[in-house]
Amino acid sequence: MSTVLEAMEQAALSSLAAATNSEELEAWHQDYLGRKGKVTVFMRSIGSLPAEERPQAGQAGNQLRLLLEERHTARQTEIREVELARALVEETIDVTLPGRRPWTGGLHPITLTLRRMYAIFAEMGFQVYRSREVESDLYNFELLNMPPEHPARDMWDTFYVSDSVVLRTHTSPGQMRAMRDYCPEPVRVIVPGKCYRYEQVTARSEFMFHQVEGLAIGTDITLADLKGVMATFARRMFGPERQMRFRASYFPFTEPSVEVDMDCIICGGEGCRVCKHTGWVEIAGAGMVHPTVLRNGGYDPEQFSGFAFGMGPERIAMILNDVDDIRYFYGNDLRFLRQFGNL
Ligand code: FA5
Repeated sequence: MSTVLEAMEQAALSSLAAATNSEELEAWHQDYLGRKGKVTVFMRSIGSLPAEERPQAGQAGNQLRLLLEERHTARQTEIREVELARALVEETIDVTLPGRRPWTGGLHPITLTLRRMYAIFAEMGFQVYRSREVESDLYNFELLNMPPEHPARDMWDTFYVSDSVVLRTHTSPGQMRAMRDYCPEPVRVIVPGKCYRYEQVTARSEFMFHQVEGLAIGTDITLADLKGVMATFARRMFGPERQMRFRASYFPFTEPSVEVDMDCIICGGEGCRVCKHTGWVEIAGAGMVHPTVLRNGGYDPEQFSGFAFGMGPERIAMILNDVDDIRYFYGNDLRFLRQFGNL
C-alpha cells in the first residue's frame, strides 16, 4: 500500500514542479485532487480493502492529500507572481496615446428646428398646444369641413387604424381641439407634432414627418395678420435677405387659402429635385379659418375670424442646413446626425 502512495506522491510532486502556468496547475489539480483525480479515486477504493487495513490506508491517503494541497498552494503563489511580473512588462499601457472620446447623446436636428420655431412663435404670443397623433376621422377630416366621401380627402393619403380612427395626416385636427378647449376666448396657439401619410417617400417627402400648426382666433383678425406673422417668422428663421412668396391655393378648412414658399437655398433658385425644379420650396399651407370650421369649434363666424397655417419643420431644416434629401433625417446615420447640436 505505502509503495503505491509513495509512487503517487513522487509522480505528483515532480509533475507539480513541471507546471509553469495557471492552466497547467489547474490541470494538475484535477489530475490528483479533482473529483476523478488519482488521490480521490484511491480514497474511494479504501472501502473495498480488508477491514484491518482500512484505518492505516485512510490515514496515509489523507496525509498525501493534505501534502499535495499544501504544495499546490505554494506553487500557485509562485506561478502567480511570475505571471504578474510578466504581465507588468508585456502589457504596459501607453498613456501617451490619444483617448477615445465618449459619445454623449444630443438633440436631433428636427428637435433643434422645432425649438427655434417655438421660440419665434412664443415671442409673437403663441402657446404650444399638444394634440393626439392617433385621431378620429371626425377630427382629422369631418369637423374640418370634409364629410365622408368628400373628394378633398384624397389630398391626404391616410393610414387607417380602423374605419373611424386614423394616424393624423396633418396637425389641423389640433385646431379643432384647441378651439373647443378655449371657446369662447380668443386663441393663439401652435400645435407641433408628428404626422403620417401613406405616400411615396422621396427626397422631399417622408411618410412620417412633423408639422407645426398655427391658429389665431379673435374678433378682428384678417389675412394681413397671417401675412405679417408668416413674414416675421421667415425673417427670424431664415434671415432678412431670404425671399418668401404667397400662392393662392385650396384647403377645405380655410377660405381663402394660400401656400407659403421660400426660395430654394440648395440650388439658389436655379431648380433642383428638392424644389421640384421651381426654385421655391413649399414650407406651409395656410388661410383664413373657414366659417364652417369656426362654427364646429364653437365660434360665431359673424363675430369671430381667424387664420391658420401648417408648416413642415423638415423642409425648414433642409433649407436652413442645406440638406438635399429629407431621408437623411430619419436614416439614423450618426455621421449625419452628429453634424448638428452636441452629438
Ligand atoms: C396641410 O397639411 C394643411 N393641414 C396645412 C394647413 C393648415 C392649411 C392650416 C391651412 C390651414 P399640406 O399637405 O400642404 O397642408 O402640408 C403642409 C406642410 O407640411 C407642407 O408645406 C410641407 O412643408 C409639409 N409636408 C407635407 N407633406 C409632407 C411630407 N410627406 N414630408 C415632409 N413634409 C411634408
